[in-house]
Amino acid sequence: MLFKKEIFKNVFLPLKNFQFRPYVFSSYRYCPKLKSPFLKNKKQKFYSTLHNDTIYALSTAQGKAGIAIIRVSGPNASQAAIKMTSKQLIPRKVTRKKISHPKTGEIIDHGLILWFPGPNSYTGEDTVEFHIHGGTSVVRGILDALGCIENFRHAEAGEFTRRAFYNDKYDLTEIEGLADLLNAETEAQRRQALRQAQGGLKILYENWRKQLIENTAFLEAIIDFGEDENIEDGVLERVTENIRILKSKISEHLNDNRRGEILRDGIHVTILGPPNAGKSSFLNYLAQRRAAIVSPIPGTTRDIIEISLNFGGYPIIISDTAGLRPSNDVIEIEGISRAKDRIKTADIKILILSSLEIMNSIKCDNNYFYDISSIIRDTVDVDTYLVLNKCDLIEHKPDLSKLKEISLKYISTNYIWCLSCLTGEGFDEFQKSFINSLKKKYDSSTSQVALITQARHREHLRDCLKALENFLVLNNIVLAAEELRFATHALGKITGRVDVEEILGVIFQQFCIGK
Ligand SMILES: Nc1nc2c(ncn2[C@@H]2O[C@H](COP(=O)(O)OP(=O)(O)OP(=O)(O)O)[C@@H](O)[C@H]2O)c(=O)[nH]1
Ligand SMILES: [Mg+2]
Repeated sequence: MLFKKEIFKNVFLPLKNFQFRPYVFSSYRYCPKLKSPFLKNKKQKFYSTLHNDTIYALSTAQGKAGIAIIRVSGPNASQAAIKMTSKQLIPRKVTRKKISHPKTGEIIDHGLILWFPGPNSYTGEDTVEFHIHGGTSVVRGILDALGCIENFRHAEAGEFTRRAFYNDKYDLTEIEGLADLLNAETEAQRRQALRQAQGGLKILYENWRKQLIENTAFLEAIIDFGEDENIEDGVLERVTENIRILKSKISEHLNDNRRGEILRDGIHVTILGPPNAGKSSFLNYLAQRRAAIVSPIPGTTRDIIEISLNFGGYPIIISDTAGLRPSNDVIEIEGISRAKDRIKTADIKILILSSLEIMNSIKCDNNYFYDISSIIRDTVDVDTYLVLNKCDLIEHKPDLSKLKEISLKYISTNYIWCLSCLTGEGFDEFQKSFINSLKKKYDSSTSQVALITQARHREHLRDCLKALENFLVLNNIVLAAEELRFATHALGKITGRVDVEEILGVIFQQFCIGK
């Protein structure tokens, strides 16, 4: 056992001075063109100082508008303000100015100018924003004027954000969150994207990564100094326990039923059931338009009819499918096969049955649930939403609860509603509880930690988890340390802490020019 001083020398000093082996990875970011690490010196770190160009672009949408914003970023951004306006600019203060052409001196517009000296700007570089009148000719005039300044060029798609990434303003998960925020179509998507853009995932993964680095450093200390010689008792056990805890946290995080990804891409809801139950009528009622053909002839729907809806703030992609029944008709068989495929990939299944048919079968002493296709019985589960449609045709309303009771004997589900697609009866209740169930299942704001939103995150987390599992079964401490390094590297790939050049293009493509 060591005294405290020696523990400090032998365990914490190596930890402080710990460096990853260069062949595994470097903790520096790499500049894509020069392929050399950025220097630690803050002034020299900027992406633009290595590239020496200043970029500009219209950051608001193209076309006529009340105002337009043109953003300029780079080492010479201040030149835009100096050459095109007259007065001295005050950082982060709005000033109203005449904006003129740097070569001809002609006044192009009167507008508001904002000056953000780096690193306190979106990109981390010196940035100027021109808030001008949103006319096509005004915008074109200012862009042409900027193009006349030396070392100024038009920005590429996502280039402002790319610079922000290189200047450590955001990590990759935050940038993905920003892209999702730009693409968010519903409130739930916006909430999730905002949480990620504000560092929800970054904080989580950076914290895990830090823990891994610390534990690897302890192992390095044991490797360098020998377990029994100089190191405090129980260090290896403590590291093992830490990794075990981390491993269970990561598996719990992975075990999220893909909620974040589903919400980001849209929740796939599939309507299924026997022919003529009112599946297409149900789709049309939700869509508030005649999206699918409705007719009293069983077997009307063959192809999948898919529509996107914003359902109480949740993005839904809802599909109407062919009625499921045994058939000899070649086209109907194909329709049923497509329906079965769609049911398999659904996030939520809604089974539509006709209350009238259940009622009639009770009256005739038949069992409706034995008569419906076995395909239906095989596909439904406790998570299937059961809708008993055509309740307007049940004259004696107390019978509806009886129908629900009987249905639940044969189809065990947690969700059941009686409604009518013809009169709209029961739809308010259905919509309210359907939205509630979506909130419970998919709303990331109800989850304590931010959710995984991209397949890319999941892939690297799985790699990380595998390495931790390997660590826990290895007896060789050198190999075990290598597994921890691999796990750290996998987490670094999610946040962009390691060389991830190949995925940057894919991420920044999601941005428009000017972002
Ligand atoms: N009275 C009443 N009739 C309904 C209701 N919903 C649907 N119908 C009628 O039931 C018939 C079948 O409706 P569809 O929506 O085409 O049924 P489907 O399940 O899509 O049928 P297939 O595409 O053949 O599988 C039509 O005549 C509808 O008008 C309802 O709530 N009440
Ligand atoms: Mg139909």
